[in-house]
Amino acid sequence: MAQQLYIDGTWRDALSGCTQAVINPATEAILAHVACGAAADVELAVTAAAAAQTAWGSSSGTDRAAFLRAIARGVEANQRPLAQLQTANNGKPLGESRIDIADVIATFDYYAALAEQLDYSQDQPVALPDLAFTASLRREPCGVAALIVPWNFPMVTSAWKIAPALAAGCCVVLKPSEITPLPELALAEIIDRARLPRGVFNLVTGSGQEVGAALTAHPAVRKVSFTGSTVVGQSVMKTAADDLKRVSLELGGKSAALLFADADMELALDIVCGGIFFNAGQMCSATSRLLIERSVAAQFISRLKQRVEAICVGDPLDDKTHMGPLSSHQQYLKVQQYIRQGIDAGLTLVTGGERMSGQGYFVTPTVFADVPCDSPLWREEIFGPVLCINSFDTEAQAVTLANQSEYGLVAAVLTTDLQRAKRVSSALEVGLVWVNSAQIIFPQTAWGGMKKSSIGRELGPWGLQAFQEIKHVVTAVPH
Ligand code: TXE
Repeated sequence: MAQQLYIDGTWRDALSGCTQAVINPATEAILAHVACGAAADVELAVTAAAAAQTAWGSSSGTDRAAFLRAIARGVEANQRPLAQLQTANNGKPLGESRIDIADVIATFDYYAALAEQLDYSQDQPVALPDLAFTASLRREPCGVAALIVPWNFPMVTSAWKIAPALAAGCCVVLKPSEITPLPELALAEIIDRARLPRGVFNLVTGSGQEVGAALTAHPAVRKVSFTGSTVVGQSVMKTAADDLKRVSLELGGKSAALLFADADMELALDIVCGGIFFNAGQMCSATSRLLIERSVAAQFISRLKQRVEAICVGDPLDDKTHMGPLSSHQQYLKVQQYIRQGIDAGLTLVTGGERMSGQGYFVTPTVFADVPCDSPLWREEIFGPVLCINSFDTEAQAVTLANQSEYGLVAAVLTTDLQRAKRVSSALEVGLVWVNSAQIIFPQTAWGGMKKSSIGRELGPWGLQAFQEIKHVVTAVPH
């Protein structure tokens, strides 16, 4: 039987009765069938969310926090099966799924704490110069929120939206990716067991063109929080503009790692490899462009080659595996096409590039050196295990090269000179700089970037504010 939609506290089939297959990217076997929703199902889900909105939005932060903590404990109690399920559906190694689940738990706990604080921070007095008036500040939920997520970190991106939205007092409709709906369906079962009031949390699986577009256009949806491709993000923003819906967008990236000659080279090898081969490079925050100070470039590249060739690619359920398959056939084709393009253009292939035989969407970790800045491989988001390298002579040149991108999500700076790290961090046009570290994200620090990478920020108090409206009450003091 196909897995169902979760609407108004009830599991149900899509009204059309349609289902779609979900594939294991390591074996290409069908893992499950899930309901394939459409606009009519979105209508039911949004109506349920809208009906629940007033009561949920006016409940206390402490009450909402109790639900969030119950979800966190539910995830905690199911870590093993959740990790296995996510790995089977998404293809990332089991160890990476475990990291994701720890992040999900931390996110629900973090926003539970912020929800509790809301009870104490409401109706804060605002100092006015005119003593004839008093003023206070309230933060109110912005209303029903559509949460649209991709397939690369299924449970994490969902948690980053569900937890702050519920904490703020918004009722939600979640649309998982059609490629990886199973982790979110398992999360929905946990949320169901946490016994939230009916209609507060809803989940509709289905395609982006049907379910995603219907959610984005629905007049009762007040906020769309979207993570995915830049091109779909642009269309979400255009559609949302008709009703002036609030939008948060977390889109692509083409981030740089800047490696200076004084860096700890052993640490740099870890960071460079983690930055592009973790999750098989399918990360908006992948540091897919490596800039190396010329004096150490040749030596570093030869050590990197050895390190990359030792990466064990294979069954993601095997604990010895470092890198699993790409998550979908579509992504596999896209990445292979870029690799072919690089080879055909005569780029210096340091390692990788060859096709892997057998079942599954596996790609060899690939490194190109001396990649010209006008190459599509240097400019465009490949979203796979493909690293492009270039060199620089001066700090200013490194910053200019790093900033030469339409994206501006993150950067990694590798140097033992902390004064330089400070200077470079302030010159980089990105939302997050990792100094001598990479890909580490805390619920307390903002997530999002500049230029075409994002609109708004997730995580931290900013993630909560993204689901709130500000209201001031100004009262004339009686004479
Ligand atoms: O993303 P889509 P795709 C980038 C990455 C990747 C490329 C394509 O470069 O190779 O995008 O991936 C839903 N209205 N990122 O095609 O289509 C869709 O169903 C509303 C970066 O898988 O953007 C899914 O739930 N929603 C990124 C979600 O949008 C629509 C992560 C993302 O799918 C829709 C993923 C529509 N018209 C891909 N069309 C990141 N920032 O990490 C689709 N969707």
